[in-house]
Amino acid sequence: MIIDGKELSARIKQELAAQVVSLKEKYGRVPSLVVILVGENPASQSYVRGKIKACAECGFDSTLITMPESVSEAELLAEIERLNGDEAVDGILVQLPLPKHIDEEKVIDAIALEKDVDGFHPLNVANLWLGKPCILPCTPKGVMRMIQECGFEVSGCNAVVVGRSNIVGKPMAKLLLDANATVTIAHSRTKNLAEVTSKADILIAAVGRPRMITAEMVKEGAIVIDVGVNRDAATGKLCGDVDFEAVKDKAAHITQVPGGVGPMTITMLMGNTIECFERKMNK
Ligand code: L34
Repeated sequence: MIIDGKELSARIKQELAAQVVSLKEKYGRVPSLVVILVGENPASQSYVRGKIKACAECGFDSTLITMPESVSEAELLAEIERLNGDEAVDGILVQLPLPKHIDEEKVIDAIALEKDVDGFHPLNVANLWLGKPCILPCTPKGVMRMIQECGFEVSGCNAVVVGRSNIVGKPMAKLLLDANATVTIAHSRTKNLAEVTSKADILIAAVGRPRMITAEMVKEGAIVIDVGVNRDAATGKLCGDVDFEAVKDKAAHITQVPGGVGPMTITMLMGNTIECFERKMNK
């Protein structure tokens, strides 16, 4: 069975849009998100367009700030500082990756904790690992929502996350742990990767290598979630980390790329923006 990220996203966005209507009645304005895009990476442009479009669908105010590839780190930091102080702005997102001459860590650290809709700020990350209230990173949050949709008992099951990035792999493992899964984080140095992955009741692929998860690596009846967003070298088309055609008959539930985790990432961002807005209004 395919877990349709687009359809699920549409459903959640409808709920969020309804919520925004009542927020507007209660507080007199709607949530507002600012997205900063540096440079002209076509993939980033496409994802950012998706985010701005989702804001419109949910009834948010949104602003897209584009900056040239050549923008200095100081100029970007100054803009973030300005937005941190702007009362009308509830969420700030700087689309990654950034050009090499800009220190991503510095930029992430500069965004005010209360406006960190990505959940990337070090204090957000600390709160996540301490089990304290925090903004959850969008992609892992979206994946958990997709797993919920399967009606599968996560507690006690074996979950394997392939990939250990700060943005996906590590927080993904923490959310699965919080759901009482037995979690393994596998990565490029893992020995006998296929042996590890084939024990997974839930398998999360977040490596960034086209079709590296093959049918032999998957347990019969597993839930397989593909976080990969790669360009196929031959066709230029978007493809995931999972060999979908081969794995789909073995998995009980599986996601596709496109139409899987990507749209859910955007939808969770909308939810996070509402969270930041409400926290601010209730302060
Ligand atoms: N700051 N940078 C920041 N926050 C994020 O949450 C992201 N991420 C990742 C890259 N950089 C970021 C995203 O937005 C990945 N990502 C993302 C978002 C949306 C989609 C893919 C990746 C998406 O909508 N994918 C569509 C296809 C879009 C297309 O055709 O280009 C899909 O159906 O998978």
